Amino acid sequence: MIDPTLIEAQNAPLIADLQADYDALGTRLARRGVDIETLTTRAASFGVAVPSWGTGTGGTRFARFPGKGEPRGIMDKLDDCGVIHALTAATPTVSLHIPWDREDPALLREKAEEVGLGFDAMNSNTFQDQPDQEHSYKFGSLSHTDAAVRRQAVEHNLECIEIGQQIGSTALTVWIGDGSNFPGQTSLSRQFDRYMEAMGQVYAGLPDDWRLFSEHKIYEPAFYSTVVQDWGTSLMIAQELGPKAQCLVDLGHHAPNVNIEMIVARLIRAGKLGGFHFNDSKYGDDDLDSGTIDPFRLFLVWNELVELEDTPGLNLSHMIDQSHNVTDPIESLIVSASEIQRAFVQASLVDRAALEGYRTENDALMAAATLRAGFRTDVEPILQMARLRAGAAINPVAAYRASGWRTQVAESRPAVAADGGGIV
Ligand SMILES: [Mn+2]
Repeated sequence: MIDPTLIEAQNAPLIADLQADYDALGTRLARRGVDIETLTTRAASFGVAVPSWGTGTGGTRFARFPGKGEPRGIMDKLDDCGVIHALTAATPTVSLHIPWDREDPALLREKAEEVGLGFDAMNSNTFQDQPDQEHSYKFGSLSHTDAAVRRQAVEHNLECIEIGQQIGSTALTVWIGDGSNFPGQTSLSRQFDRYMEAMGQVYAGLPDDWRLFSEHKIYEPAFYSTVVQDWGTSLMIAQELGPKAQCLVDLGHHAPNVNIEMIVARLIRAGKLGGFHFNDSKYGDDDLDSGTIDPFRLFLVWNELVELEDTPGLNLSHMIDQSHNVTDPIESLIVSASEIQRAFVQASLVDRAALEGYRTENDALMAAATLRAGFRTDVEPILQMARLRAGAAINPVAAYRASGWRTQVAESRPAVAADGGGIV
């Protein structure tokens, strides 16, 4: 793991500058009636889960270019996730994917404790076939025309719950690749009926303290129609299944220009927002690191979350879900965790009383300016100070590079044909 003394040594020469920047920002914020310490405490309370599969190179439909020292299995992935949390203090949990991460639950718990992590939502996989599998998912899983295939997919989801229960998870995220590639290939209505019936069986297997997250995606791998294509269908699913079912919003799973922050507000109002998969996209999927294309949209999503954070019963599960093709996945996950945390802090410093006043007066220009003032504020010293105080790195990527982690594990992890690429 990362030696704490290395982090200290990396931080030492940066502390004086950080303190000066922090004090200066504190003075500026005080002028606006904002207490920097309150923001730093909020930043320190932030946590986002890392997807186990994110520690490997994802690739595209065309190719995957694995890097050196890629994790060989879930134990290596947990080591990498431990490194990310040690350096950022912002990723305390890991989200597992079955079957990619299938392992003895006792060993999983032991390893998680060793690297200082907990487990977030479980993720099932009925979008690809496994070698030992009886029925193929080529033409669908939970919505397949064949009842035997649907049964197999239901049983897989129930197994994910069972494994999750043994490692302290309390949620199952279901994303399926089901849909169709040709108009006429499937009955759009009956395919959804079949999906609902199968999901009802998964829902019936949920323990009392568990939640079921429905994740929608507009297209791919099905190119013409997707069974759970948008938030409307996802909301319908969550409402029909029952109180333990909620919607999960993956930022990349929408058509370009869709107003995602509005979806967030609607789902919160319906009591059906369960969580997020954070990432960014230029065109239409969840390929890119958080904050790389449109940090303002990320801020606007967080603005809704902060504005509505006192909504009774709101309990969100935040996770990163992105594909890494040209970077060291650990570095991308470090940067993304920090960008998501940044948007959260920026949204937290918006003058909500002033904003509400301008809204009431229909002063559109000043309302927009008040909101933008949060986005324009450079909160980097707050993020750095939160990390320093938590024993993490002021500059996590620099500390990671100085640690030589990748070179070190490249020796102990010979290249294998990795099973866990891809993006969901
Ligand atoms: Mn996702």
